[in-house]
Amino acid sequence: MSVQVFKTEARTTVDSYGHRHPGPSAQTTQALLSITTTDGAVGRVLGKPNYLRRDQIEQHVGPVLVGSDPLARESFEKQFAIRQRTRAVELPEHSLSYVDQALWDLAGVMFGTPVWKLLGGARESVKAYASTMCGDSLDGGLSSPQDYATFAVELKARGYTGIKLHTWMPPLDNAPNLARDIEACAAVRDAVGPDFSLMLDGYHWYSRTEALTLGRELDRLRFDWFEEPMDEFSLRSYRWLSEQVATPVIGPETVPGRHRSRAEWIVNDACDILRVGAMNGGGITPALKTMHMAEGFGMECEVHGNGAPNLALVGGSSVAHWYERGLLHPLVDYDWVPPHLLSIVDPVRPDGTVAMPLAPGLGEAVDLDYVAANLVEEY
Ligand code: LLH
Ligand code: MG
Repeated sequence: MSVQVFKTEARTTVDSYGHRHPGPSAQTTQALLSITTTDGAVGRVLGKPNYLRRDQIEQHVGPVLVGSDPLARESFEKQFAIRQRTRAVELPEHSLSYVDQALWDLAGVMFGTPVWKLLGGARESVKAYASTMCGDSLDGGLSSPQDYATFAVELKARGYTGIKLHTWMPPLDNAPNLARDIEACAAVRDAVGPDFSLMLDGYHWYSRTEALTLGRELDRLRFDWFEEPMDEFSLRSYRWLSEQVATPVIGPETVPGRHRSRAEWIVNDACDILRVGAMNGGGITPALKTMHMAEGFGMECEVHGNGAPNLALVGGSSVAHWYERGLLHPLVDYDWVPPHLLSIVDPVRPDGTVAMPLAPGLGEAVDLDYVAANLVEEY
């Protein structure tokens, strides 16, 4: 097993609240986790260096994985859970997500099969919704309801059949602003017409009454779902909201606890549509369990986030209807291929769909020569 930390280029930037925005071209670092079998098969995943640190690999991941059958994911989950009980700070859920993703990539390579087929092979392509970046104050950006409407028309012309708005959030001045969120949703509905899917993922800490006001407007504007308007630790608030709003409430996105916390959301009727992702759900393995659980309860489960592991999840189960393509912004070229990749995994077709990758594994085309030539450190 190895982690290669390498230099590469980024064209977006992240604000102090963690929201992504357009940015100038800048140098950044990424990490490539590789897990190799004694037969020489390699599973890989790209990740943030902070979650693939030397101490995490040497003290926790290595001791569990090295010398074990790489297909024994359930056994690893137990061993990691024991380590996390007292050392969660040393071994965050995001780190385990990357390890699980690399193990699935490895399984795909070993069997010569794309991961989405190993997960269940539910579909060969999926509708993509255009997921916008949060609002900003940039010229030509997303600084007003009209900007969202103009961008929505452009996205519809590119073939998308659904758009999810992320609206204005702190640390931006005057954000959040309930009235402006409602105005943006109304402007976009007006711009795309009635037969087009729209979703809202606004400020994540509205109060119950603010979320209810917003939700009732979404009912009027016929939105497809209402995402993370309140703190997701309050199950009761989500139940309170779901009972009063006709628009399906979806969640949880960021709550830790993998499939176990999502089971609680189901039995507490806290949402209408369940949500999970390869990163926020603790990896592909627990996310797949969540999707199967949703199916058992007759619920949809939409996958959070873009990229190869999330695309594989969408391809593996029929309880998700969409792939979240983004984050998109009028000033950002999402289709730009960063120098450490040979191609992007999720090109969108003129009909607004994305095809499942056909290569064995997760299908991420990493340029290994570039990684080696731009190495910062390896462990
Ligand atoms: O707050 C944001 O920037 C977005 O909500 C972001 O986290 C995005 O990944 C998301 O929620 N997508 O559904
Ligand atoms: Mg979201």
